[in-house]
Amino acid sequence: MPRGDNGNRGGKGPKPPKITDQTFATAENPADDAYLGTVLADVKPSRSAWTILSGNDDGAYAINPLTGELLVAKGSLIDYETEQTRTLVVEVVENGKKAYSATVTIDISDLNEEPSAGDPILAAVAETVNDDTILATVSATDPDTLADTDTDATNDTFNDLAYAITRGDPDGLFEIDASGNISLATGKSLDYETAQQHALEVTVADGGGLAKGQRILIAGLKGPRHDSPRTRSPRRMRLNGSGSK
Ligand SMILES: [Ca+2]
Ligand SMILES: [Ca+2]
Ligand SMILES: [Ca+2]
Ligand SMILES: [Ca+2]
Repeated sequence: MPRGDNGNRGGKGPKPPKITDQTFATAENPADDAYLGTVLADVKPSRSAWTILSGNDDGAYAINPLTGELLVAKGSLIDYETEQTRTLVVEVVENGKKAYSATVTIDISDLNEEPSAGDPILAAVAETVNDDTILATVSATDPDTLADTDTDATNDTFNDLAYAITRGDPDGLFEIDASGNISLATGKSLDYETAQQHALEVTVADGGGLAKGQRILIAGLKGPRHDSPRTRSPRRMRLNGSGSK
């Protein structure tokens, strides 16, 4: 059976095509069963059967065989960072014999997605560190990897990350820079006798309004300057729990 002739073959003059190429749009991560639109064709609805011929190997999309309604089947597969457009070939068969097909393009737009703040960090540092020593580095990432390079001007801040210490540092002992490096604030020092550890929370915020927190434990190890009298050997501190055995 010839496909894609658009009803314009062997006629006595140009006839309007039965179906033309069409474009739909969705944001990424749509809900399963979301309705994208109805593919239009000049066919009798009650005698037509719709199928997706190609472009849907992953089953992300579906078409209602009776109506031509284009639906989301698996929204998790519709990922802007993977593809910005999907091209399907859709076919409608009228009266069980005449088949017409057209290209259906789905434009996928970006949504802001939550950054990752990496793994929890336990950093054991000597209490003698100075204020330009990096004590720990939060390795944050953002899934919006195309924000800076695509042609969409509305998503440019989706992967702009900002770091802040949001808990566990009431006295401003620590600071974090634009790369996620934690150090002592200018002029500050650790003091084992005052606090043996500092349980910080660092929050990584993207420019699209989403944020993620992470726990950072800075354990100050007793430094040599406090080891007097000299006969006293350094003790190993326990980073968690009561310290008793
Ligand atoms: Ca995505
Ligand atoms: Ca983001
Ligand atoms: Ca995105
Ligand atoms: Ca952009």
